[in-house]
Amino acid sequence: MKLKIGIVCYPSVGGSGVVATELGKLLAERGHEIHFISSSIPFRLNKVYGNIYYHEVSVNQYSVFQYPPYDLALASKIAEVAKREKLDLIHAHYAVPHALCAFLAKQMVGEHLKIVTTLHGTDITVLGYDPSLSDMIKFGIEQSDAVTAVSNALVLQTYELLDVQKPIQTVYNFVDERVYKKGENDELRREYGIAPHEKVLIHVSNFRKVKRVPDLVRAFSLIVKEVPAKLLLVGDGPEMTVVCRLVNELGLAEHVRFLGKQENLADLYSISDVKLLLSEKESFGLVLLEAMACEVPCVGTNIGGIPEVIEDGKTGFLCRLGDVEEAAEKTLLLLKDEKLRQTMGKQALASVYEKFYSEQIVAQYEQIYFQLVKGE
Ligand code: U5P
Repeated sequence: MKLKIGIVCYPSVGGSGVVATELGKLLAERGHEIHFISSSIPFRLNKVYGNIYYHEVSVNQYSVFQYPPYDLALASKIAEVAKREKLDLIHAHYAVPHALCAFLAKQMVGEHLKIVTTLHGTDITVLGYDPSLSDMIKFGIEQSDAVTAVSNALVLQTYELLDVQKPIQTVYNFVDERVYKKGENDELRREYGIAPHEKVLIHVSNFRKVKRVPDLVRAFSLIVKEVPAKLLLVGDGPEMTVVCRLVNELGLAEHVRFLGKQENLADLYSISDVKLLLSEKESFGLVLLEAMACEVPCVGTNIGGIPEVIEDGKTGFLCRLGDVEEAAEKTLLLLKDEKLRQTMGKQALASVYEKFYSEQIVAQYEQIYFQLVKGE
């Protein structure tokens, strides 16, 4: 059975937009018709597909509105596209506002339009604590026909925080293994001024406070005392100024490369030895999986969904939040023992195929869709 699926997501850099876009592409490869409904074209939608359509939501600026009504424009666009294209279902990524907009559209279109909502994290971990929004998030979840979350940790947190009755199924994130795979790129190492004997650490994020990049820089300052190494900082965001200042204060400028926002991350993971993610909040940590697919073992904090992605002692190491010494120690174990590092890298790759294999994850979503549409 081929379905007509509307995908509603944030198009910008960030795990949820990336996963929603990759999911749309893989569903299209399986023959489904995909309609992205979003404020701008999803940034990973970088190729033309015959069965992928994009519908832009634009908000008109009327002087009567103090705030442009994006949510209403989105709901109205979902309803318009669902009616015209005869969509079977809407897959909303994020409960707020996307699931709520889909719910409103369903009221306009009719019961046959099913809603699948995927919780990615911040809608629960940030907005769920806001009493003025929590009842509405709960409503969005309960009005969806099926709900998934990207880790068991997020499922538990949602139950605890919002007291929802709806069953929530864990469907892990995935990467396209055809894109995220190890390659050789000695030239890139040279271009970044990395000497052959130096090790490479990498961090990729949106440089928000929750990512705790200063902890990572402090851990790195302990690491370079023992092993010659360079740190690649990829991405950009509000904490960048603080991070740059700290790098200079600690006398690390020579050892750190600020690469800004990048697109071809597989090339960067391929020249890296260890990936670091020391966040205080993380419902999954897609960047870990990307690195693992490129055979890079990860060191991450023991919080949120990270322990479901990194198997401690097998595909990488876990450390306590804020414990800079422990993060440095665990990283040094990998940097000082090339055999261990390579074994863990191979185990990380194996785990991508065992636990997070894209074919399997897409099939899991497909099964959820089929159940809803057949259950009509
Ligand atoms: N990302 C980029 N380029 C950057 C920074 C981040 O493509 O410069 C992507 C990561 O590769 C990942 C997502 O897919 O944004 C962030 O996911 P998460 O770690 O926030 O879940």
